[in-house]
Parts: sequence; structure tokens; C-alpha cells
Amino acid sequence: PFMRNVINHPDFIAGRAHTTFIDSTPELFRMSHPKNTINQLLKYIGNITVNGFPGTEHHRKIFVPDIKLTDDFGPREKVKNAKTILDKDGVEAAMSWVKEQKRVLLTDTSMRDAHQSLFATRMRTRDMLPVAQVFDRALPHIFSAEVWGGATFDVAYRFLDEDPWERLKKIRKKMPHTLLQMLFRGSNAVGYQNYPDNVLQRFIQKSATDGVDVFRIFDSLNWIKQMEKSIQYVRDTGKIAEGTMCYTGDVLNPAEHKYDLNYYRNLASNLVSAGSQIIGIKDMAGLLKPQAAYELISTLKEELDVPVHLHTHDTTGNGIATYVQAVRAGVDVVDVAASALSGTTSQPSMSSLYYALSGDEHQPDLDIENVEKINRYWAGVKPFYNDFMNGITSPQTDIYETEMPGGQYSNLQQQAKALGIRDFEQVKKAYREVNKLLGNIVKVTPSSKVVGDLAIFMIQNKLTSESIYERGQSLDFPESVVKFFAGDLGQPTGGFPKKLQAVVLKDHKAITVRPGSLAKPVDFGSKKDELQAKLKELPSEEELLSYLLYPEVFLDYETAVTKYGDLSLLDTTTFYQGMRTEETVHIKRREGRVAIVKLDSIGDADEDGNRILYFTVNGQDQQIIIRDMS
Ligand code: 3PY
Ligand code: ZN
Repeated sequence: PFMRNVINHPDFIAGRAHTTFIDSTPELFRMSHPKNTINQLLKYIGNITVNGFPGTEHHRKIFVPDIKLTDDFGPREKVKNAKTILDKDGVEAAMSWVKEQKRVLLTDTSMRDAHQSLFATRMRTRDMLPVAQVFDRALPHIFSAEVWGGATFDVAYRFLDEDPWERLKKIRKKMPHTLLQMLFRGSNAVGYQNYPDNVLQRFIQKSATDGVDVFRIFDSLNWIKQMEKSIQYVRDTGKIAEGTMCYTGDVLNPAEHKYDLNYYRNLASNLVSAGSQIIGIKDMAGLLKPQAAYELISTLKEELDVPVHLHTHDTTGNGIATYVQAVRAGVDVVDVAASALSGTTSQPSMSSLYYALSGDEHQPDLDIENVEKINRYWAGVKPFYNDFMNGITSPQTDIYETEMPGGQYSNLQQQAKALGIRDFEQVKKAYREVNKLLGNIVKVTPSSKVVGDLAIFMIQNKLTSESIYERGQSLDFPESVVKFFAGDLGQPTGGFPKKLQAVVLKDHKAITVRPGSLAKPVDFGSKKDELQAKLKELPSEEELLSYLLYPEVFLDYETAVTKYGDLSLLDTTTFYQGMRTEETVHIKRREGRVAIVKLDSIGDADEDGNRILYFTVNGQDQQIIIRDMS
């Protein structure tokens, strides 16, 4: 209120006060979402209790004991690792150190890709923080922890009512001695469309100051032009630019003439020329077979001066075998997840890899007891998210044929089901056909969506690879497909199939230049004013960036937070499942006070569908009215 008074003061409004410090320290002027009352939380709980959380079955509530991670990890050993070297001596020194290591280094993806790939990115910050708290001490020799980017950014706002920047800052604070890594979708940042260069630059700058050390930058068509700018912006911050190639096809296949060893060798050296300080290989569908990994890594290690970092998904069940071969070929870093969050569409397991390399001089430097302790915590957290599990419980070797990324597999299943397409085999077949029709493209967010959307469209319209040219003339293709052919995602290797391009685009023009080169720079000042008018407060740099990337999603989040307050105070079962009558939950508030909340009963719906929920809060009656949407 004090700050509001200042801001609303006539002198202040008329600009008669010194205000430069407002621009330099906007955080002073943000009420951290002011009212934060139990009443707001009860409204949230009441709504979830009556109406359920979207995508969950709210009829049953799982009671999982409060999961604790006992902090008996002792003080931190004074170890030299990539983070300590980066902070002291810079990127080059850190990368030289990485290359000198005999033991393979690890990236732990548990807090990003693992839950993105297993349960739709729904893990809450609250459940991550206990691990972040002990991470530096438990796993001091790790290369990095991937904790940010990819889908975690928009999902935090959309579904978790959380601010992703806050997540990053909290994790950074708890893990000062481990490199934090993010996934950055080249010109799409953490979104699904192109953003102007100055937005990419500001986003990277802020991510770096808020805590990201390693930026894994990829493009969904492996088009170097879409990555160059971001690589340079990362370099300008003094952080690590990991230019990344997405792996597709099969380098072992003699019939492979497009994505062969030569292709990856050239791409990697182009990424280095563009400024990459470490090369990432992103095997998003888990297509990289063990011997192929051996050959690919050997080739790259011969060719390159920078370290090589391999990322795979265990979708086919061959992840560990692939890593063992990659390690033999001299890979520097590989991505793993805690066992409880590993396997199938996620990364291979950290402890499985540790044991697989028993007796090998490259075995990673891990205190396996610490690994298991942390894993037991994750195993306890995992059931909170059962409702969001993708249902894939066994290896999917047909992925070798369909080349569908793990994250898309379950999404597309849902999409098909919702449209009444019961037979997923049919979708997979169409997906393969579409990939051929498009000229065999790299398939990863967002190019994978083009293939998926067109596959479904073909089924719905009973199109075949032959009839599409004729019948397509009179059809409106899905937006993602039109944009792809218009060059909005960039240029695929080998160009577009011209005949199909003409059928899809009709009068729509195609570009062949980098889309970002045509985009007008964003005027940050006017965007800031626009957002300030909406928020009625001066936005922070983070808020401005989120608004630029996801205007609606961000504003919806703001509305939710204003209505419900700080939902991180709720435990995860209550957050997703509300309460049942006679149940009591303890809500620890910031100031150390605890509210003991009991749901006594739920009244019948009146004619407008409103129900009264009768709570007691620390022994006092409190009633909340909730509209029943059923
Ligand atoms: C993402 O872009 O979120 C991915 O994880 C792609 O594999
Ligand atoms: Zn991945």
C-alpha cells in the first residue's frame, strides 16, 4: 500500500519526483501479489474440490505421506567442477576441464525433461526444492542440472499457476555450485513461434542473470541460421552456448543419404563456426542405436575441438546401451535422470548407467548412496502426478520406424482419441507417410507438430500420398502445415517438396530467408507501458518478457494469482485434488504460521449451481461459495 501511495501521488504522476531508480529497480515497486489470505487459498481448494483440476480424475484422492528428504549429506566437499571453473575462469577454461575428464560427466534432467516427458511437465517447484537444497553436496561432480526451458516455461504459467522465473531463481539460490542448464528452441525461445531478435536477446540476458549457465540451443529443422543469433547472444553473456543438432534417421543405414555421418559432421562444425562452445546431440526420439552412437561420437570427437554432450530418450529401451557405446567413443557428457523419473520416454537412469560402467575407467564419479537417497525422494513424489502419466510403460521399438519424439507420442495419442480416431497404428502409419511427403524432415518441437497435424488431417480427409495432390487443391490445410510450407519454421535440409508446397500454400507466399530477419524489433518501452496499464503496476523485466512471449497465458496467470494468492503454499495432492470432507491439511505460511484447515462438509448445489463449503481454519468456521460446473 505504501508503494501504491507513492505511485499514485500527484507529484509522482506529474514526473516531479526523481524516478530513474524505478527503471533500474522495478522490483521495489511490485507488490508481491499483495493480499495473501487463507481465504484466497480456500477459494482455490474449494474450486478444485468441487470441479476438479483439468485433466485429473478428482473423484479419488491419493493420500501420500509427506515425503521428506533427510538432509544428512554433510558439508560440501571443496571440489572443482564445471561451475566453479566457469565462475572463476570463464567458459574456455570450463570446457577445457570438461575435455580433460576421463570419467564421463553427467547432466541430471530430473527437473526438466524427465517430468516433461513422463507426466506432461506438471512437476511443481515445491517438489523440486528439497532436491535442489542438497544437490550441490550430494552430487558435486555432476556437469549440470537441466532445470529450465523447453515446455516448463509455459506449462508453469498455464497449469501450475507458477512463475517460471521464480522457479529458476529459487533453484539457483539453492544450487550455487552446479551448472544450471536450459533448453532453448533457437528462434522460438521457449515458445512455439518465431520471436524478433531483440526479444531473444533480452530473454537470454535475463535468463543468464537469473541463473542459467548452459543454453542448449536447437532448431527444429537443424537450420543453422535459426540458431546463430541465439548462440551469439549467449556468448555475449559469458555463459555457455551449446549449439545442438537434432538426431534423426540412422547413420548405420547404408540407404541413408540425407542424415548420414557427413551431415552431422558438417552440421557440428558449422555450429562451432557459429560460436558453439560445446556441441549437443539431441536424440529426442531415442533413435540413436548403440553402434551408431559409437560411430557418430567417434567422428565428432575426431573432428571437433569442443566437448560433445549427448542427450537421448529411453523410449526404445536401448538408452543405456547407447550411452555405454558413446562413452567408449569418448563422449564428454551424457544426460540421465534419477531412476524414479527415468526410462521409457524420459532419459536413461543415472544409477543404471553408473552400474553399467562398473569396471570401466569412464564410470561417472558419483556417490551412489547419495544418488539412491535422492531417488527415494523422487520415487515418493512421483505418485502425486499419476493423473498426468503418459501411459507408456514399456519400450516402444516401433519408434525406430515412426521417428516420433517421446513427448509427441502420448500427445498425439490424446489428440487422435479426441478426434475419434481409435486406431493409433493408423496414425503412426500416416505419420511415416507424411514424413516422406515432406521430404523426410527433422521432427522435434515444433516441426514434429506439422507432421502430426498433417497425419491426422490425412486420416480425417481420407487422403493418400497420391490423392493429396489432386484433392488437396480444394482443402484448407492445418495452420501449422501452411506455416511450415511458407517458411515460418525456416528451411528444411534439401528444400521443400515443390509440388506439395504449391498445393498447400495456394495464394500464400513462401519465404526463403530467416523469418527473424523480417520481424520488426519489439519496442520494449511501449510494450512495457501496455503491460503496465494492464497490471496497474510497473512490470519487472521478467514479466515483460513473459508477456512478450505469451501475452494471454501470462495475463491469465496474473488473474489467477490475484484471485488465489500464493498457491505454492499448498501441498501437491491438495493442489491437484482439493480436499475431501473430514480431511485436514496443514498450510505453512511464509511467516512460519500454520493454518490447520479442515473441510467439514459440502452443501448441496442451489438452483444456480452454487455450493457452500464449510471449513474450519484453526478452529474458526469459514464458508466459501463455489459454483459447481458439472
Ligand atoms: C522441447 O522443445 O520442449 C523438447 O523437449 C523437445 O525435445
Ligand atoms: Zn529431450
